[in-house]
Amino acid sequence: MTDCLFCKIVSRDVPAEIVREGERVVAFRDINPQAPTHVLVIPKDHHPTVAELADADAGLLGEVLGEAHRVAEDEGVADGGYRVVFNTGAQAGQTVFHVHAHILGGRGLNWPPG
Ligand code: IU
Repeated sequence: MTDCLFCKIVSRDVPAEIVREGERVVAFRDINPQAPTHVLVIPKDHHPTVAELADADAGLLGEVLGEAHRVAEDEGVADGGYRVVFNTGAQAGQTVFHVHAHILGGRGLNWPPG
């Protein structure tokens, strides 16, 4: 999708600090980190939300989740605990409509979230 920021990160038209890359997924550091570890995992294919990804390609959603855990291991937060968040829709705070998993860790995380 030509006007999608995260598609442009995938194509390297927009810079990002990429920490992992597979055939179908990319992980990069969030530009505005909310925790010591804050990485976004995205599919390379454009799907606006996790709901649409689940309907279109459940296997790819599984790859995103597997990559999320590998990021947590790489970042050293897997044992201490980390959070995987898909903000879905504007009311939940989604601002970029290319599905992304937030991987947050490295500090205590409150529940319920705001
Ligand atoms: P959200 O769930 O759609 O609100 O998350 C979008 C995230 O994308 C948010 O945490 C931003 O800081 C992040 N981000 C980024 O990492 N690089 C960018 O160029 C832009 C947003 I714009």
